[in-house]
Amino acid sequence: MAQPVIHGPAYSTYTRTVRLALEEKNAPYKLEEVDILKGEGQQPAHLARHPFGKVPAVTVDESTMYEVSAITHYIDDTVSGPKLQPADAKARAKMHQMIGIVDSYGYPSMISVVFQRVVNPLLGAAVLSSRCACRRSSRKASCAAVGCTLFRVISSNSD
Ligand SMILES: N[C@@H](CCC(=O)N[C@@H](CS)C(=O)NCC(=O)O)C(=O)O
Repeated sequence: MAQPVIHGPAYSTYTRTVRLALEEKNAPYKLEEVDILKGEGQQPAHLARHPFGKVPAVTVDESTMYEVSAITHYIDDTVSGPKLQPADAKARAKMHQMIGIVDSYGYPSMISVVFQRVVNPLLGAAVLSSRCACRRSSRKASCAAVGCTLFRVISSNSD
């Protein structure tokens, strides 16, 4: 695989997921900042890479990819180094389940709290505490589900 270019901000959790996959493989990459807090995700240059204006997008082997799960699977399939996914089918299903929980329920329910409690105060923007009350049950269920699965994985791997 040619050296990938990650288009996204260093502070993004999803950008970090791609970086972690490449770091685990000890593979070099370039990070090209796209600052979503400055609206750069919605600029034509980035929309050409990612039609939904999210980060990250990755340019590799003359094509551009988006959606972190697709990108990290591609990295695991094409870059030598330690395998990032379990070989066992049931463990693999659990891995996909956890990715799905974070993507569908965890991140969407937590990001509003991160913005109200962390990002907006840093930017000097208004803090709307009412937004923190939204999706509380989804946040709790996501933490419980991921925590419970992780606990089982760690317990079954320890002696
Ligand atoms: N499903 C996407 C989610 C990516 C995502 O939500 N990224 C956030 C940053 S961590 C983003 O781009 N937020 C900007 C926005 O929603 O406008 C993926 O897996 O790549």
